[in-house]
Amino acid sequence: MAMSEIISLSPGSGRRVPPRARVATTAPQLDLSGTWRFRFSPRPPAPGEGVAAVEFDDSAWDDIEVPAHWVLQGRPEWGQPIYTNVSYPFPMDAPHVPDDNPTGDYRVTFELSDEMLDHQLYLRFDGVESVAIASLNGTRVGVVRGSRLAQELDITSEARPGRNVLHVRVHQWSAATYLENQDQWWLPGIFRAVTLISRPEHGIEDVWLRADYDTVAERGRLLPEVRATESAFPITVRLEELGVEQTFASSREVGPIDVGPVEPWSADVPRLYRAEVTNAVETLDLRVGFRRVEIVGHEWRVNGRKLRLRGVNKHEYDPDHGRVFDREQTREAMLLMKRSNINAIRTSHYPPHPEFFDLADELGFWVINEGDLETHGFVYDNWVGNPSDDPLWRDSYLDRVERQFERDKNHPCIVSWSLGNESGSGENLAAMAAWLKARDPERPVHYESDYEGRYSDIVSRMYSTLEQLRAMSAGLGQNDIATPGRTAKLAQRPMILCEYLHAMGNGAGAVADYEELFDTLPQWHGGFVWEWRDHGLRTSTQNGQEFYGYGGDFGEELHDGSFVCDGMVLSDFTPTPMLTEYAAVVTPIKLRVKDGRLEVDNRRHAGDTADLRFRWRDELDGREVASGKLDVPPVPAGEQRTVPLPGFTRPDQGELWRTFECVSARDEPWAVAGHVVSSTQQLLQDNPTPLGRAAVGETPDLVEGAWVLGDARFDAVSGDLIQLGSVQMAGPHLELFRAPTENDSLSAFPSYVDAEPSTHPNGGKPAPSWDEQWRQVGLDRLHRRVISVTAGPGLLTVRHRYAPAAISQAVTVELTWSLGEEGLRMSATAVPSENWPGTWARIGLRFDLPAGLTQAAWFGTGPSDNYADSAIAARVGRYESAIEDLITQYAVPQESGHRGGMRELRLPELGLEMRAFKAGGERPGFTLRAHSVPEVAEARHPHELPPSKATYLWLDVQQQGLGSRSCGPDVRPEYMLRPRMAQWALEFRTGEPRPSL
Ligand code: IPT
Repeated sequence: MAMSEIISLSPGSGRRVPPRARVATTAPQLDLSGTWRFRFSPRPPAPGEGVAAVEFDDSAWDDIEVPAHWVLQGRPEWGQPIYTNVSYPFPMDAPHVPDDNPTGDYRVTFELSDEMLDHQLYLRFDGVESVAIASLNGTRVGVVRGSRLAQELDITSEARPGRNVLHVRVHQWSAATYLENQDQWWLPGIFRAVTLISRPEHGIEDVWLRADYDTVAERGRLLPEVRATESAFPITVRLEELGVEQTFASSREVGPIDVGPVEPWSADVPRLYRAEVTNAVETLDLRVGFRRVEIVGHEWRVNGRKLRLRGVNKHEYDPDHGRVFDREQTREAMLLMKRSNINAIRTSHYPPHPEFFDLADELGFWVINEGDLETHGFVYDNWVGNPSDDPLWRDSYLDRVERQFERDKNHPCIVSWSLGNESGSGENLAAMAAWLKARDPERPVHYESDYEGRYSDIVSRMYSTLEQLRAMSAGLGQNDIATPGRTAKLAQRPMILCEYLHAMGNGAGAVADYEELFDTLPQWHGGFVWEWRDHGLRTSTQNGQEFYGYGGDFGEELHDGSFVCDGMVLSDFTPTPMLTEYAAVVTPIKLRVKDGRLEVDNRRHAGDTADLRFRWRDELDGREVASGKLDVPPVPAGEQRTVPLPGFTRPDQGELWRTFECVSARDEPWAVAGHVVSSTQQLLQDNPTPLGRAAVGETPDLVEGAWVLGDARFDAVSGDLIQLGSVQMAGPHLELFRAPTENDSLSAFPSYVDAEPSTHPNGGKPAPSWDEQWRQVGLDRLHRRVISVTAGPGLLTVRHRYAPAAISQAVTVELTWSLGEEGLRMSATAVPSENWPGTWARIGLRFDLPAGLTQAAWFGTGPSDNYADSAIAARVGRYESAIEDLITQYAVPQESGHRGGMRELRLPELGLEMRAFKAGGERPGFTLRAHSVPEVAEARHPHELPPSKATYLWLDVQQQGLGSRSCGPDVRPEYMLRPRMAQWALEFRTGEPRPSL
């Protein structure tokens, strides 16, 4: 019996109630969340035990909280989380699953009041992974499949007064698992609430309040749909705020209600109205947002205006509780999205907890509600046997889309239904789309893998290159996945990237390049970053060191490593620099200095700029010299205004920057007044303070094995600077390698190197990862040879040759040390020999400073780190930070912390200050970190980094950009670092060490 439920293709069985909307009701409900009895079995127990019987003795069982995943209870004997991306974690043998099929038996006892018993009773499961077999008082009431979908069972005839016993058997694997192969942790159990719902006789079974908005007349219209027996009438629909009250005497009377002038709902102005649907026995409480979703030609419009999606893919995740919903945390995450200018969410890759949509309605997000469906593992078999095209699975597919739609249909935030993710293509998907179109003619159907656009409405792609975006927009075939000939048709439709900018580790780069195309190519509506947050699970080493585990950290036989950590927010909820970059790029308010005026471009969907304030400040060499407010008349959505720029007096010397900021004028749920929505900088004068005068130099002396120049000492043999004043150091050393980012070390996509991006469907030609290429050349193992150390009048000149073993290519570094009136000067050049292949990770000089430094202050770019293809958020100014905070603690340690354009750097604990000059050099980026490149490259988790041996300072004239190649396009050619010459002009000053800034 149990076995057949495990392999059954049926969507569910037993007393299943037709799916209904999730709305608040006055009918009594009983939340069964709490402590249940639980027994774990590594495989399905033999039948005949009578575990469902009321009198069964479960006193030997354990306790478990419901909702929860049983593998996250700190009980290793109950199994462990498993992470796989595309692969199924068991043999492809549909519909079969392994005999070792972890099984949880749950029992809970509850009392039923007479009041509840007077009614029909439903038992609702909001989420169980992967199949639940439910029995009440010893009688089977139903089997529930579809892990992230709600299912109600009618238990009226089994419920009894007083004590009732519910038994639920949950198998981790079932035939349904073949439909739920999303890229995430496998986390079995009852992970959403189980609720008892009383349904009054003559109650209102279901309601859909479609709320349409006529943009021309600026009026709202309700198109109610009510499911109830005739005896439930009369039913009244009431919107008190609008003075609307309409009573329908019978089902035949139910029809449109003109509600008159209303304010429309949008993600920018999420105006909701309270609505009541009521009759003699029950009142339903809803919130209504008036808006019209439509596709007109290649435009996907809401309320007559083209949508611009600045989105993220959001999974349900918590480092301790997995996919168990926490309203406060979800809200916090959505507030951070709002602060980061994100306006859209794709609920990858299943319908989230229903309350998510309440939050999205309220805070304002455009949402693509995605179905609980993914069969990605069939790709390895070229989609042979894919359930998506197998009639045997059709009912299951249709049942899923029906339950997805019916539960969430009332939410105005949902502007599209997505069938699922990565499930190939086939008739069952087409049937789902057809069902949706018949049921909801308004909201477009999304499904990425319908490449040909046969049954979906939106042309959707993942990780496309800029070239592909352009080609698709032009209707050209050569760069797209659809068959040629189809592409011209597709160009007549709206397009989105349902996934782009793979945010794994440091990156993705090129955010701004995509935004530019979304702004200019008519079919494109924007995209959704993959993804919002890392999914590390909190765990600890054998010595009790806590860390966030990813694939492989839980003893999985097969796993996909750190691919589960690819978000703009880390597992511990720390935002990464990419989130800052994304916020700066996708800001709805663009500020631009243009023709001597400031242009304010309101790219909001709705709402003028009256809720914003505009201000400016001038900083001379990073210090404020003037500031003020800007009078910007309210700019309507979709329009631009320009205002005159404030004047300024040109100083004799220095770098003068003006910063414009647009900030919120009032407190919003996501930020207090003054929150920066947008900013831009303008260089008013670029006359940097030059290098001071040279001191009259004496020829360096050789004292005790070291050359001495002023208060600097250099190793007599290597020429390395070893001491400056009281500061011990070593260097500089040339470095061409960096601790690979995951975009450097993975190569899901081809490389652009040696090929024009447009010549390959995915851009560029297949090539090993950058990490492999760099190591192949030997950038990580440079040998140094001292060519010469020569003392001359006022100068020490040091020449080094750096080269990897086995090849003749080399870089010659020449360092010239001298004394200026204010400190020690270094001018350096690095000159490569010919024929270096490929790219370099960096061209930098490394200084090894004492271990344990904690503070830094700089004049340069910040506050976040920045790279060639991720520098839109960077602003020139003076910053200070704990050295530790200069680096982002990615799940896998890697390159981080490069801040371009350094002018000054101060290390107070050493009393050391460095200046970099443009004249005679290039302003380098700096990185300060407690670990060396090999140490970082070696570690797979932050806690594996060894105790720090030094504080390393890199001054990189250039680093290669970041790209997105862990699962997306390579670093664009224009952001690559081709072997090149570099120059540095630095001055070092020493003063009194101070413990802090
Ligand atoms: C794409 C998946 O849709 C998504 O779930 C995630 O796995 C992402 O990749 C990578 O992190 S599919 C990919 C093969 C393009």
